[in-house]
Amino acid sequence: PFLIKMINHPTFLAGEATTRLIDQTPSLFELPRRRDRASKLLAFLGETIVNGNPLVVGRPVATRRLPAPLPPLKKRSELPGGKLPEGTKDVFRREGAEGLVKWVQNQKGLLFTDTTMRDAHQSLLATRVRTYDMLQIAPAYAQLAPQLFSLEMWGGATFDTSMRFLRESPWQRLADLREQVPNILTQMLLRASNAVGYTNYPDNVVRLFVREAVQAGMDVFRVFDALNWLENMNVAIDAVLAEGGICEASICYTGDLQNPRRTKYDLKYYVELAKSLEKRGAHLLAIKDMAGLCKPGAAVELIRALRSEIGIPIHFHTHDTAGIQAATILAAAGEGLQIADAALAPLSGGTSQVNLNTLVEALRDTDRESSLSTESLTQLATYWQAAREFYVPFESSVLPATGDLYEHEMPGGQYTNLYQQARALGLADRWSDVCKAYAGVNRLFGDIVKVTPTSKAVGDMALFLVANEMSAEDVLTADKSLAYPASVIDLIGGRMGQPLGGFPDEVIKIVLGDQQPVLNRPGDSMPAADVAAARAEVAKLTGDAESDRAAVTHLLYPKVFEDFAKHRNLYGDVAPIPTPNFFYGQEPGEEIAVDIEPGKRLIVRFLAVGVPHPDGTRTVFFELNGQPREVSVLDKS
Ligand code: 3PY
Ligand code: ZN
Repeated sequence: PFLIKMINHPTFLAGEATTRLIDQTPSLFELPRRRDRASKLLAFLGETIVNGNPLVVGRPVATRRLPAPLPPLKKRSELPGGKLPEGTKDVFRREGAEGLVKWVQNQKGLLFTDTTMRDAHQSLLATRVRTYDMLQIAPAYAQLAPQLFSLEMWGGATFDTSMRFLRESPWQRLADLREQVPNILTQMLLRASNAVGYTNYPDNVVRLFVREAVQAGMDVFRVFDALNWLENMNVAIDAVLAEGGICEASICYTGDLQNPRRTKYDLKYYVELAKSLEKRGAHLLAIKDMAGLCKPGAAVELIRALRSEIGIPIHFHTHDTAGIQAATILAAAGEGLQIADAALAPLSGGTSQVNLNTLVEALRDTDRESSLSTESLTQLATYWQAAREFYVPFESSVLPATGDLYEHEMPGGQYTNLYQQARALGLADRWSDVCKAYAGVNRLFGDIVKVTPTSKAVGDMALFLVANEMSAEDVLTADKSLAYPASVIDLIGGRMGQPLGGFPDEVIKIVLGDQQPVLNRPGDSMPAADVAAARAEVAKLTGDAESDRAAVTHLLYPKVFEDFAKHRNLYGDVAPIPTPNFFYGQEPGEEIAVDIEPGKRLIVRFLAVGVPHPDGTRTVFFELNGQPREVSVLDKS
């Protein structure tokens, strides 16, 4: 095995192998101690069969085991010209970002981004949808829905969640989807200086992350700052432009343009922000209505003003928490909006995006008619309806919004999440108090933009208040020694940036005590991260060659990455395991196929579990490609 590993090593293949390769690559020698991939796979399945996957233990059980039905597709050779239909990625490849922008400007119909693989499951299924279920349907998107503007399938909470819970690599997800859908633009959500995390990172980490993302196949970067603080967006915007990505800079929508009693965020505020982003070089402007607050009339005002004041196309994002956001999208379409976000029917509605299937029908036979096909979208929806059944353990309670949505302004992605947190604290029945506290905290903090990570701080504070039987106003007269949540100290301490008008002085004094807030851009005073050290560190953790990709992942999420690497070392790549088996193992006699790499398929049949041995282990009996195999698993029950 050493020799095989040696001759497959990239340095050896590059013809540069010397004894230095052996000296510098200790992992070559680790092989005899490390299990081969098939053994790791069996170890994972055995562990799951005996002890269950901790991810689903104690949660409602998904009973679906049958694969979700896939639409019939043509072989490449049967497609006209032997090629996939042309999509936006082809336009981008051929004409660059500027050419793509012109192309968008020339479309008569409303274009759509499908958010099913990112925001929709982030909002409805706790971000738990696995790469496996995305890859099954990906080729169908390439053939059936090439008219989509983009596929939002990365960023936001998917980056850490994929490693933390699903034990799979976000980078592999991006690369694999890119390969399966070569004709449609990929899109991600980038939290500017917070990257894909919850706090500001050093500038060199943000730059390195963007470079790696472009190289792994990301096209459109939706860049937003959680306080709409332009100064904090520049590093990310410049990095996207420098690396050749498509820069979609965002303004986050909050408040209510039509409400004469809410004047802090008015039309002029949004138009000025948009103009600055255009000037900075953004290719597209996103209106990010993360809480679904933008009413139809407000959208008309906003899109009309922006269309006359800026030249770049506008992409509208909203959440259907209120149940009326289709009306807003249609009103915006009437004002010349170019692109809207929507999700396939089975993952739409509620805190997710508006229903793509029916929006397309609503526009049928109008001058903004989309070129997406009804029948194709139905086929994609049929798949997702079945695929959602795998994720029963992560279905959140249905929480219909009432009129107080416009009072608390909670983002769609946070709504169900905060409810779960409240429930875990025994505060489920106090949900309406939590919502009121959330609104009170917002007022206390000076009426700020609330979206990851500032929304998390406001939510943490709301739970803190309800748990302590306090109102937001009580904070102003509270005991100075109260230990506020770390996220609140971060926010009020300026480490997430500055809101319009700053935080109120009395709140700064109470929350920070003697500490001084950071008032300038946090990135200005953060030392650059030591990337070389991170590269060496991760190579040690993983036994793989040094890479910037692993290094930046570790710099963003050290603990998450370390746990993920440990899991990998023990069990290998678990992403290719079908979802029911990943969550629940196998049933006796069940046979599954696992493609551990292109062309390398393992057939695993689970036979039985033996009785416990005196040391508490059990033997799990399998057949691997027809040959008997056993693994020993400690029974933790
Ligand atoms: C995220 O940052 O993950 C969001 O979806 C914000 O809306
Ligand atoms: Zn969103």
